[in-house]
Amino acid sequence: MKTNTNYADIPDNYAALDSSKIVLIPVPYDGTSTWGKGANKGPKAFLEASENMELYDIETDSEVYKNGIYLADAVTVNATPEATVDAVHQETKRFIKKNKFVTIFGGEHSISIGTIRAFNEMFPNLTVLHIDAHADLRKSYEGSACNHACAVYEASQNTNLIQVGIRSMDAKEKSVMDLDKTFFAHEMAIDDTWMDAVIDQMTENVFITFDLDAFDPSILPSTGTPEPGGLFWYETLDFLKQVFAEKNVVGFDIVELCPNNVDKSSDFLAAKLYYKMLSYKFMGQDADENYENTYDVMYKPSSTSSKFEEDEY
Ligand SMILES: [Mn+2]
Repeated sequence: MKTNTNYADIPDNYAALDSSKIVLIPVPYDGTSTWGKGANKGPKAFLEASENMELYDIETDSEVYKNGIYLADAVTVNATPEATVDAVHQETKRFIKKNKFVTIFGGEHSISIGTIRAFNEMFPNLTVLHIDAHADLRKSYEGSACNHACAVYEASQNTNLIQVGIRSMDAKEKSVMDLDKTFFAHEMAIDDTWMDAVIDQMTENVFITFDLDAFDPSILPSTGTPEPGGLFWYETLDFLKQVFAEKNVVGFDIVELCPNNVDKSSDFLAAKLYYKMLSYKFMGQDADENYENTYDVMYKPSSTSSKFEEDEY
């Protein structure tokens, strides 16, 4: 895929690595999807839609691209699921160490095993906010622990995992799931206090992994495993805006765009969601201000599997 042009066709002076606060890593990977194929085409469709998007955000009265957005080379390692996860992990970590706000666009959800692992190694006491229709808590699936159905199993063991929008899972996943930190779609539909309840469960450092199938298929049909009863646009933005305002969001990934030739609105929704999340992150900050991504140079992650300590927040 082409990654030699700038993100959203922004001018060169806002797209160079050195001066950019934001890095975007595309991961066109679809090695383990089991139903609708084509998430490997997600980043290209997302980037094309981004080129046709207005870069002024009305709500935040900002042009977040002026903080600089560097479009990294795509991660294309796909020999095995494990090799892909490893490559994503290394590449994500490399840019975190450059003090960038690192964002990743997939690809199917197994790539998030690598992104979460990188952020968890760089930021203490990490909350992983998992927005998805599916629980993705299987320890392994079809012979691999790096399958999309296992996307947040590792995070469930060594981060403060919070799951939002869930409406599809296997009964066996109940043994791994923390019900206090799980927000099911059927409950969210009838209880408008869920946003505050989710934020109450968070530590200060938050990484967001956003599976686009969390959205209702009526507004985002182009995804591999659509499920009825999902999130709508403005409630999602309202929630994300609060999370960015109240917590230190250290990075995010967006996965599972599965484009087709008929429906372009999903591609555009994904483009707009990405840009909105950046707009919320840098809202109220001067584009000329220095940026510190707050990663802890001295931080040494524990080698034990459960480094997250409940009483630290
Ligand atoms: Mn999903």
